[in-house]
Amino acid sequence: MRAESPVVVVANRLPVDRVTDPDGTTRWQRSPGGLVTALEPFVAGRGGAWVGWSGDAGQAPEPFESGGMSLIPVELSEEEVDRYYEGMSNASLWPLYHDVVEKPEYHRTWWDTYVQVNKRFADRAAEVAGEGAIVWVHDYQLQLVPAMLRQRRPDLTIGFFLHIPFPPYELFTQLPWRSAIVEGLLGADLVGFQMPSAASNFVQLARRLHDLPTRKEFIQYDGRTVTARAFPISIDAEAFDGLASSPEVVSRAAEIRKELGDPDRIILGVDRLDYTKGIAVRLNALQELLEDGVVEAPSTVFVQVATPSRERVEHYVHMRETIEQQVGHINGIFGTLGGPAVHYINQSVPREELVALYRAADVMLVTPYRDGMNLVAKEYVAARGDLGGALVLSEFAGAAAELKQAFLVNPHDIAGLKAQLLRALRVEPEESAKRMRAMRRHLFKNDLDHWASSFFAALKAQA
Ligand code: ADQ
Repeated sequence: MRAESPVVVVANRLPVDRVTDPDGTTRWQRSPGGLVTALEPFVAGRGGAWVGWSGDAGQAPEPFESGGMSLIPVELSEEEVDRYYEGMSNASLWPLYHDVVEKPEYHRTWWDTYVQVNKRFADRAAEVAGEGAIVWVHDYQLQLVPAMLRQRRPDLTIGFFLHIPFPPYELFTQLPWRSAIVEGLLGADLVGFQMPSAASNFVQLARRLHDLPTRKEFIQYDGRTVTARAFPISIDAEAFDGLASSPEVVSRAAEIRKELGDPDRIILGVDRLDYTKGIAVRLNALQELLEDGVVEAPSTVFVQVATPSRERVEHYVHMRETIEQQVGHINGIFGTLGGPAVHYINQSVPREELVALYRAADVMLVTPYRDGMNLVAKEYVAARGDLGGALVLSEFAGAAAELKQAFLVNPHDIAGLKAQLLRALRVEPEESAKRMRAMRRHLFKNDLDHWASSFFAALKAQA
């Protein structure tokens, strides 16, 4: 592979997944995620490259072309997946950055492997980037890459975007390797966050921990100016809107309602099964409302779709058991034969089905304890071109700063959550349409393309 790509994306995962067909042959299929859709126009067709892990441990495939991009697989051994990905990334950094909702574990072997793997990603990026190229590094798994890359290739313009929250000084400084992480990020020209508060947490760290001169969003470091700014990520609102109003999806939404026994009210939750998402707190609120007799099943049903996630990390195994017990408990007491109060689906569902669920839901419940953005909330709003439905949204999701007309809740306050859920269940259609219209106006202006273009524009301005 020659060093000639003018734009390089570096992310933990490649934008493709390996799938096995029924006849046993394997092929690469574009990942369904929004990130690929957002970045593809900037990378594809211009000799751009994407550096990432294939998702399988062991020997990496040779670089290959796909969707107009050069894909550069990075190799990870079983042990590296264990220590760098499941350990340092998902059992140390993930809980620490989400307000220590679960206690982070710190292990020196995990950290050493994190450093080693970050070096490998930086090496691959340095090999493929052309002279003066733009490199955009993504997320908490690769926070050391910007500095490692700058050391190898000072000619590059380097951007970094953190998809998850960035904690305040008091929490971040728990991390035994806090200085190395800050220095790693300072290797970038532009460090992007979901929220202005996260950007200012980072500037504060640079000032207090490293004694660096800072002014507003600018940090002086090593003879350069590093900018820390918020770029709230979004979705392809038009695509969701189009799909949601297609005749197939509209009729599937009606069918879903029928399959659920034609209830008066459908409440919906859609999440990766993660302890940050506040799934248990939703179930608690519903259970209390049923006990109080203000909500009745099965005339009101709750559908929780939870994609399996990080199933080898201990916290996740435990959380899944707790949630499944709780669902069983609620259904045991409040369900009828053939009429459960909670429909729980521990599967990933196809996009069309997901959008039909959004379209069928009277109330969407999004209650994370802490979330960088939360795209589910935005997808629900984009899918409601009929102006129906009400969104209940945690104030601790990045999305709450934008979707201000949602029924905002503090997920730690069960009484408040119950009250807001009831309001959303009983809202007049005129009021909910007004709220939905305002949120849609914001969302269509601030879509995924706006996010990617403004980040690239800001990065180019630093070149
Ligand atoms: P996530 O924590 O994964 O993302 P989120 O932003 O809600 O959270 O995105 C989840 C995505 O998965 C959505 O597009 C949703 O449609 C999809 N999804 C969820 N459950 C599904 C299911 N059962 N079947 C099919 N699809 C499902 C991280 C951060 C977020 C940030 C994003 C993007 O934690 O805060 O918004 O990155 O930056």
